[in-house]
Amino acid sequence: MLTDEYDDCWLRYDRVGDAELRSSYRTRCAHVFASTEGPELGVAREELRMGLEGLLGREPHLWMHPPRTVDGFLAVGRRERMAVIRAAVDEAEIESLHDEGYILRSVEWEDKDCLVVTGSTDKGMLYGTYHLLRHLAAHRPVDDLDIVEEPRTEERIVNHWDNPFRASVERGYAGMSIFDWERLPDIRPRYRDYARLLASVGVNGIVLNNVNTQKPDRPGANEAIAGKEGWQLLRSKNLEKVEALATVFRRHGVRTYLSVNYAAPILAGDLDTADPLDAAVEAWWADTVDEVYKHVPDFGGFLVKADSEGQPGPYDYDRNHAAGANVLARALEPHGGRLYWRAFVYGSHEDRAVQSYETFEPLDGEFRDNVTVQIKNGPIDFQPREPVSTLFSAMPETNLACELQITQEYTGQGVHACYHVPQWKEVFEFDTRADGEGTPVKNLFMHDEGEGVAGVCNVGDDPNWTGHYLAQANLYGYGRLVWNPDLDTETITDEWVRQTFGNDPTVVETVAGVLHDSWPAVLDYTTGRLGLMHMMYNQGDVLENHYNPSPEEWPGYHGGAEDGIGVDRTASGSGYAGQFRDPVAERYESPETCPRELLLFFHHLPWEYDLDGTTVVQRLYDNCFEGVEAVRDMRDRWNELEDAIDEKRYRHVAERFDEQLDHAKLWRDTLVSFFHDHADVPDERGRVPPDDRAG
Ligand code: GCW
Repeated sequence: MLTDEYDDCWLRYDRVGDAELRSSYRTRCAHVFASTEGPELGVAREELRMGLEGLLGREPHLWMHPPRTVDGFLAVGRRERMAVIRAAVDEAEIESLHDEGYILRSVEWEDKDCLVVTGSTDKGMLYGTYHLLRHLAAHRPVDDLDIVEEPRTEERIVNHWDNPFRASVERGYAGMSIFDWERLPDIRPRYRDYARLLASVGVNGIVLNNVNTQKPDRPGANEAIAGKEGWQLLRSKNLEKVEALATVFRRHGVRTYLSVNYAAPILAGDLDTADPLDAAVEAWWADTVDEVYKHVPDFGGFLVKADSEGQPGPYDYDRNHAAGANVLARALEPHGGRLYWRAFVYGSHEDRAVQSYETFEPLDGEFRDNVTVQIKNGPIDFQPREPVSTLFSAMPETNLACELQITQEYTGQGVHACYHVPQWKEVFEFDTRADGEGTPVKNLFMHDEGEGVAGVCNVGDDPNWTGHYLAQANLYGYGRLVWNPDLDTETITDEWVRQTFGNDPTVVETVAGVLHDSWPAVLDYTTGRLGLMHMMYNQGDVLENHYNPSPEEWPGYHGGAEDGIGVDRTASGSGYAGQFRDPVAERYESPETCPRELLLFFHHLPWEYDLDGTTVVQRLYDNCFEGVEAVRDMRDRWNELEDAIDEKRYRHVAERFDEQLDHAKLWRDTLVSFFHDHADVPDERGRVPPDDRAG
C-alpha cells in the first residue's frame, strides 16, 4: 500500500479474510466522515482511503457531512465540529489530552454504529487514524473500542547519517541515501511514503544529514568529496532542498532538523574563527538561523557532533561544551528552535568509557533551556551489549535525549537478524537509582519538552527500505517503544508481525519467536553474554568494517591476554563503575555481585575464574557454540514458512539466514581460537580449536 515499487513495510493493509470480522469493520468504517481542515487531516483521509480499501476490499465512501442513510460510519475530526464526536467524548477529556494524543471510541449515534477518532490537534487525529488502521490490520474487534492514547516521550526523532551530495549513508546497510540531493527540490513519491511510515509510529522529528558534516579523519575515508560535505546544506541554494523535504514531512507531523558543522562560520561563511565567544560568530549564527527559518518556518533545530572523531568544536578555541553549545542555542531561541548537542566525545583517555561523563557532568546546569544533550545508550558505541551511560543520572539540570542506533552497525549490519527492541527496553528500564530506588533511565529523558529519544536510522534507497526485511521491525519498534517506553516488547512485536506478514497464527508465532531469539544469538557469538564487546574488525571505511570478528585488533576493548580477559573498570582500573550511583556502583565494583552479562566489561578475570561450577573461558567457548546453534535454529524455523508467506520476502530472509549462519561460524571459530590461544585451556567438550567437524 505504499505508492511506488517499494516494499509496503507494515503499511500493507492486506484484505481481512474473515467474513464476519470484515463485515463488522465495514459497518463502522466503509463510510468515512472525516474533517478536511488542516494538512495533517488531508494525510489522514488519504491514509484511510488507501488503508480501508486494502483491508475491506473496496474503497470507502468519504463523506462531506454525516451520512444519514447508512448503518454506521467512521468520524474523524474535532469535537466542536461534529455532533457524533460530542456524543462520544466529553469536553473535559479533550481539554486534558496531550497535544499529540487521541481518542478512539465506538459509539451509537442516531441508531448507527459509529467509530470516532478525535484529539485536540490535527496531528493527534493523524496518530489516531494510524492507530485505528493498525488495530484493523491486526484483526482486533471494534465494537467496544475505547482507547485514549498520549505519547510518553516528547521528542521522538530519527537521525539520518546520510551524506548529502555523496548519496552514501554512514553505517547504512540499505543502499544509498533515500534523499536524492542532486534532484531536490524535486520531490520523489518515496519521500511521502517515508513520511507516512514515520508518522504511523509516532516519529515527530527527522535530522536529514550525517553528524559527520566534514570528511571524517579515519583512514580510508579520504575519497574526493570536495564541495560535497554536509555542512554545505546551510548554503541558500541548498536550503531550498531542505525546504522541499520539510514540506513533505510537515504534513505528516514530522519536524525537520539539520546536522551542522561547528566551524560553519568559517566553512560556509567568511569568518576566520568559530569561537563561540566572538561577537561576529554570534551574529553569523543568528543571521544563518534567520535564513533557515525563512525557508522552514517550523524548523526543529540543529544537531551537532563537536570535538569528536575529527569534527571541529569549542575545544579548538579553548571553550567548554556549554559555551560551545549556547551560541547556537541563542541563535535558535527566538524561533523556538532546539539544539541537540551530542555527548559522544572520547580521545585522551585510555578507557573511552569514562570520558563523556568527565566532560559533561561538570557542565550540568550550564546549558541553555533549548539545548538537549544527546547521550548514546552506552558509554562505548552501540555494542551488542553495554552498561547504560552514567551520564543519564549525572545531569539533572539539563535536558537529555537518549541516542539509540536502529541501523545495525555492530550487530550484523544488513545481514544478521538482530531485533533491538528488547535491548532498548533493557536500557530504558535500567534503574539508575539517580533519585532513589525506581529511577529507570527512561524517566531521565521522558516527559518534558525538549527531552526524548533519537534513533540512528536504518533506512536507505533499497526497495525494502532497511536492507533486511526483518530490520523493518527495528524501525517500527523504535517508533512504538519511544512513543510509549512502557509498552512491552511482545506487544510491539506482535503488532509488527501481524501488519507485515499477516495474521496466520503459525506465521505470527514463528516470526515473533525468531525476532525474540535474534539478539540473544548475536550476544552469544560476539560474546556479549559476559560483557565482551568490540571484537570487530575496525579498519577504515571498508565494507566489512565493524562486521567481521577481529579480536587481535583492539585488545584494549576486551583485555584478552595470557593472564585473563576483561577490562578493569573498577576503582583499581579506569573507574567507570564508580560513575554510577550507589548501590549500582557497588554492585559493579565486585565480580561477585556484578551481573554476569557485564562481568568482563567491568573486570579483568583469570581465564579459569569460577562461574558457578564452570570457568570464564569454558563459558565463552560454550557461548560461541550456542550462538551458532541459535542461528541454525532460527534459520530452520524461518524455512518452515516457505509456503506461508510470499516468495520474495521468504527467500530474501532465508538467504540472509544462510549467510548469517556462515558468519556466526566465522565468529565462533575466530573467537574460540583467540580464547584458546591466550588461555591455553582445553575445551571440556573437545571442540576447540575448531576443525572441519565443527560444522
Ligand atoms: O563510532 C562511531 C561510528 C561512526 C559514527 C560515530 C558517531 C557518525 O562508527 O560511524 O559517526 O560513532 O556516533 O559519531
